[in-house]
Amino acid sequence: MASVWIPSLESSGDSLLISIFVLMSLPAYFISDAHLGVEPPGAVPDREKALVRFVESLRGHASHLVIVGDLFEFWYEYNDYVNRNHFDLFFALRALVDSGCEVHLLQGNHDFAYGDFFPKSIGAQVHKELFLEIQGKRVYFRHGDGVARSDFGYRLFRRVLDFPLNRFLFRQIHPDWGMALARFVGRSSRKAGESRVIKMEEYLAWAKHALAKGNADLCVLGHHHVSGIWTVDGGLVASSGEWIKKLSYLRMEAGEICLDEFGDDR
Ligand SMILES: [Mn+2]
Repeated sequence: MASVWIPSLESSGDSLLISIFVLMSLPAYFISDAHLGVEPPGAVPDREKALVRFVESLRGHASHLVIVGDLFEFWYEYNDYVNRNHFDLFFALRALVDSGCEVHLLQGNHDFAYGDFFPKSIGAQVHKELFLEIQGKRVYFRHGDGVARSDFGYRLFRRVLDFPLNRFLFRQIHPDWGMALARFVGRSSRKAGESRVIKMEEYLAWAKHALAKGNADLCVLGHHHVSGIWTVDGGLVASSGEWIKKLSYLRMEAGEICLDEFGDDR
């Protein structure tokens, strides 16, 4: 990665240049689909605590953390209240931002209703889709819900939730009741989705198109919970999988992407 010399800062020069260079050469990390707030059968015990430790471990060791959707099983913000169950995670993310790491969140189909809490209080930006230049590569991020044609039923469900009147009505419910209702709806939709066959070829066809359209080298998707790195015409497609039964993540270093799993030995 080429560094840029800034003449007006020449007096403090070397150390500034070194710190810019170090930041640019640090690895970037991508995770998705933690669905925090529920404990599906087979989930790794204390996986949210493990995620907090993972985020803490990146402090000073990462240029970017991109959370590619469905960090939460359900997310809703009220004007003066946020879900306190995730306080340690908020704190760790804020400390990571303060350490100089860029933190981005993609909206997922479960956590589509972000307000300004993450940008304002954490310093993490929220996006529907995102392009980033990382280590000389152009990377496209998107959660990936609604991509596969097999998702038709779900897409209909999402359209109902996106309707402003429904959001307004939801806001009138007491937060404790609203969260309980959302967990109930989530449980039934998960049961309905359990037998769903993941048509990876549809995700890859979509990603190939997105790479060409966005002139990108790498497309990072989540949603289907399958870990992998695939080669398609025009670039690579990568998915970390999930932070539920496995604590898997993607690491990008020197322009190369690889899959790994978080263990406490790290
Ligand atoms: Mn999803």
